[in-house]
Amino acid sequence: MSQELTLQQRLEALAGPDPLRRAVNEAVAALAQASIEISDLTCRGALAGITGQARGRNTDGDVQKDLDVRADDIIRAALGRLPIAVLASEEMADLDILNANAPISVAFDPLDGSSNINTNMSVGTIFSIMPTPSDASAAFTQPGSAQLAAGFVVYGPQTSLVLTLGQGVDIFTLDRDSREYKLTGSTVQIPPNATEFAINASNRRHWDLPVRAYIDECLMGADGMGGKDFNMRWIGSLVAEAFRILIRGGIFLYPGDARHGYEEGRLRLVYEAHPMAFIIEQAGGGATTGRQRVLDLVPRTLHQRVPLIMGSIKNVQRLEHMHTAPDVALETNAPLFGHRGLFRV
Ligand code: AFP
Repeated sequence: MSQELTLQQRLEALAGPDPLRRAVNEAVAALAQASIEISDLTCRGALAGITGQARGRNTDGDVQKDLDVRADDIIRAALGRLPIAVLASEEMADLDILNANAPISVAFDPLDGSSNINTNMSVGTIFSIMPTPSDASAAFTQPGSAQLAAGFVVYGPQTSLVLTLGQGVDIFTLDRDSREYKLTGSTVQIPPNATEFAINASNRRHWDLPVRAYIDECLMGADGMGGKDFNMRWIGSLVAEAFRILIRGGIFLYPGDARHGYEEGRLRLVYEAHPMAFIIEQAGGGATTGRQRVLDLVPRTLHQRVPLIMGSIKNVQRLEHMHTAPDVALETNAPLFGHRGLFRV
């Protein structure tokens, strides 16, 4: 019989008597329960009618898959029973104001990585919990540093819940026999230095100079300024990349680029970058746009995109240096700036 603490026991231990903390814990417990239902669907795939078929587009034009919609419904049903002021979802155009006087508000991406569903790759759910301001409609125009809690679930070989309540990062693994999350990692810390980067390298020609300089430095490996060889990963699922970084370090980059519509990258500030940044910083890592700390950013609109670079703190700091140092191109001898000359068409 395993002795690991359950999520419920861990939440009880961390909450104490504070009513706001208890409201946060109730929401986390409801999200966890919803994620178990979503996990039951993802692990059955086509047998549960999950085909990855497009069901239309959400309000921001992203293709909506069948499980995106079902996951959104499951989460809304789970949270709808609680005293929550505002719900915000990637799948819905506007805020859902339920009970403006309730103490907390929840934003979520019900199914991140959904383009992977029918290829049997890991997908996930991401959530962010904010205190409700006096004007509830402003719940998600607060800086990321105002978050009370953030988490994500990876529906992969294991179903894992990653959670921060602002007191470090815990990892829980779903025990399928008892259908409970059990604590399998506490006070997780990201290795400060890493030799693994994650970026969609097919977009290289669209990147800004600092990003190209950083990645080319990684590609130069031990022959370049970085002085060490790198490995590369790109899963196309933010939750899977984030989980790997929490376990073994690394740097993830989804920068803005020259493609139309990608000037601010692809990821959403409110329900992807803010929660991820909270978790990564709580685990000793860094999360930046390249020029600004993500948790300092105040959203202008609900579905606003933002460049997101996160992971091992030394690697993130190197990338930030390349965004702010003058003549960065001259600092590296990467292929772009080395023997092939400064500009390569
Ligand atoms: P989907 O949810 O549309 O699959 O997008 C997933 C995602 O937002 C994020 O999880 C990935 O890191 C990123 O997009 C992959 O983007 P590219 O397909 O442009 O590489």
